[in-house]
Amino acid sequence: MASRILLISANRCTSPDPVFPLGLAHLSAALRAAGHEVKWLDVLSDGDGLEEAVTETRPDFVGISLRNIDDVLIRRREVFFGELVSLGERIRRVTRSPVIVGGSGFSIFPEQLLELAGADYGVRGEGEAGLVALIRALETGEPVESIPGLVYRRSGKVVLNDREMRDCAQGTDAADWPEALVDFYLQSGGLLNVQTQRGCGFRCCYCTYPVIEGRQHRGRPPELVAEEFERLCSLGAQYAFVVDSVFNSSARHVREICEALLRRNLKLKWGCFLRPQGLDAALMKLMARAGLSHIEFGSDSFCDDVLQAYGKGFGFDEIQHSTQLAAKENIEACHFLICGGPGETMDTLEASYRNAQKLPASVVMAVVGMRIYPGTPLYDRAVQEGIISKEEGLLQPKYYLAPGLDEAALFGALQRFAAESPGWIVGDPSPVYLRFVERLRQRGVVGPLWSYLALMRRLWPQGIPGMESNPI
Ligand code: B12
Ligand code: SF4
Repeated sequence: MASRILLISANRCTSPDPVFPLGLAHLSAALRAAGHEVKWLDVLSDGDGLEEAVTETRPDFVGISLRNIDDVLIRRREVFFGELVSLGERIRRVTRSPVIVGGSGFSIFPEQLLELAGADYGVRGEGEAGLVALIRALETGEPVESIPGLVYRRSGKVVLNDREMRDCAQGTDAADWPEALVDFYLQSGGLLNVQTQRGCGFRCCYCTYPVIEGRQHRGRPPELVAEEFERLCSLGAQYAFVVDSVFNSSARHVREICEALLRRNLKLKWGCFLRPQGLDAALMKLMARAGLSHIEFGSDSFCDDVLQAYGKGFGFDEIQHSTQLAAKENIEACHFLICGGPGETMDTLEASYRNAQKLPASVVMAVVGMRIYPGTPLYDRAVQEGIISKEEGLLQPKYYLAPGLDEAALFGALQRFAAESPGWIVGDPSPVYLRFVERLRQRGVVGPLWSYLALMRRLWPQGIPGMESNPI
């Protein structure tokens, strides 16, 4: 049976850039392959036409994608899940069709968010197979109890079905990249996104990625990935971001993807998250030849004791080596640090700062506090230490700071580092910074903005001439 499905992206967040709702492109491909008709509504680019979209489309099913819960910034604490509540209410007023929720944010808090949205069903983790199976079951009246990843109600309780990690060999095609949306994201952020694999098998203490995507790495066929890169080029992208939790899950994966890209001789530049471990000169060179232009290293700290307490599984020497390899290939690199988590003290933070001086030119983006999420080792620790109770929902963000640490003192230290070293950026952007970023994008700047910021701080340490206050 063919149904009409309205897919809604609820994401209104524009910082650091608006991001194309890639999850919906993947769902669209799977739904269309199953014979369904797909319509899109993206609340960021389409504006507030929800009621009109539902009345015009007359969907048999409505799917809502919730990507972000909050901004993960301890000082701002902006939350986004409220959007789901109002969308749920407004949809209910105009249609009786079943409402299904999914997305990375939803997958971290499925029970709470199903209830808040007043939705009929949810799918945790990757949605392709679950959504297609659910629609089939609802069309035919088959039972839904065995659908992997399904979130539903039984006897007044929310039930979570176990998930099944599939290979993700389904490709997208032009119909899964609506032109108007693509243009909007290219104009506002300058880049599009692509996924080469799912899952993360590492065990960093705070991380939700294994909760969302599972622990098993599941690579997508390299030729299919290269084809998607090619599609992004043909859509007008000059830059792509690889959204994988960690692109270098294995040297073999990196090699296969890069070789497939090189076979197509694409001119697209791209960036990705890399783990500063297991890299060597040949692999870095291969990535550079395949278009890798910037790296976001998930380093978290430059101090070995803290790295160990965070469960990172690598040490500062590997961070240093990986940064040197990137510098040799002229690939821009940024290290993301989380300051104040388990094992951190003011001394370890100073040690991190001292170690940073040993790194060849690279940017350091440092945030304060570790967001606590259910299903992570940090959650258990925070409960044990009495920082949170088991009854707490955690949708409203709570942060872990190691005993004895103080938020203001940590920010004070980071501001001092940033004043002394132009490569250090306190990762909690001011409104002036956000306006500045918007202006850069309007002028057609693509790629990572942190490299521009670091460069400008080197050129104008007292602030950018002509700007009312200093964004950097
Ligand atoms: C890559 C990434 C980024 C990149 C994005 C680059 C780009 N151009 O795309 C960058 C670094 C810019 C970024 C920024 C931010 N990010 Co981010 N990011 C991710 C990451 C690693 C992958 C997201 C992704 O693209 N996945 C691939 C697509 C294909 O999968 P998907 O969207 O999840 O969709 C699948 C399923 O979720 C499901 N699904 C999705 N929708 C629906 C709908 C229905 C109906 C169904 C049934 C299923 C379903 O099916 C899809 C296909 O299988 C996730 C973590 C993760 N592993 O998920 C964090 C994540 C989404 N980010 C997060 C956050 C917070 C942010 C920021 C707010 C951080 C900040 N302060 O800057 C910003 C927000 C940016 C914005 N404008 O929205 C959080 C959100 C949770 C939370 N705490 O709120 C996550 C989950 C990480 C975390 N901390 O846990 N991010
Ligand atoms: S921080 Fe990176 S490497 Fe560690 S578990 Fe998360 S995604 Fe995996």
